[in-house]
Amino acid sequence: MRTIIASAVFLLLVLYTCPVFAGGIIIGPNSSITMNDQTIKMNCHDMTIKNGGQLNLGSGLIDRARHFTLDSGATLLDGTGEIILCGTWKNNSDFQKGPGSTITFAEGCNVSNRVLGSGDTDGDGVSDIMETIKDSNNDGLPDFLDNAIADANWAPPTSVYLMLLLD
Ligand SMILES: [Ca+2]
Ligand SMILES: [Ca+2]
Repeated sequence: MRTIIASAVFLLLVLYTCPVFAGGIIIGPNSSITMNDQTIKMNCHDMTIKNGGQLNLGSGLIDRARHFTLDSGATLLDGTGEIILCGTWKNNSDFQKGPGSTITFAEGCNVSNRVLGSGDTDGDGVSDIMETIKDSNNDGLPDFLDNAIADANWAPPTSVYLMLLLD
């Protein structure tokens, strides 16, 4: 336990100094990182928040992570912060994105942009893995972040059946 606390304190001290290179970050159980307005340059490394771990993004920036993962039981307080990732957004937690934060994808890291996870980042009742990264209404916001398109794309089977009957 002492090691975990010491590691967390050290990481916090590093984060408070200046934008830093990070060689991959795992926030474990009972650990948390508070970013305030700091930037973490991930340089294509992964960030994972485990069950019981917490990231308080504040107005900070997670810059060019490869894969960003929220395990079941993880906590992300998104505030007005920004996450830029090149690979996979995987939300298996209860996290729902607030209106002030930004999640965007970039090219690079030799990976393609993907969305996985049983979580519901836009809070429209449809899981991220079902909505995926496609942008059905071409408004620039991928479906998993766009709660405006859930009804159109994921009508209950009964409604679909009635539509077929009426067609
Ligand atoms: Ca959703
Ligand atoms: Ca959209």
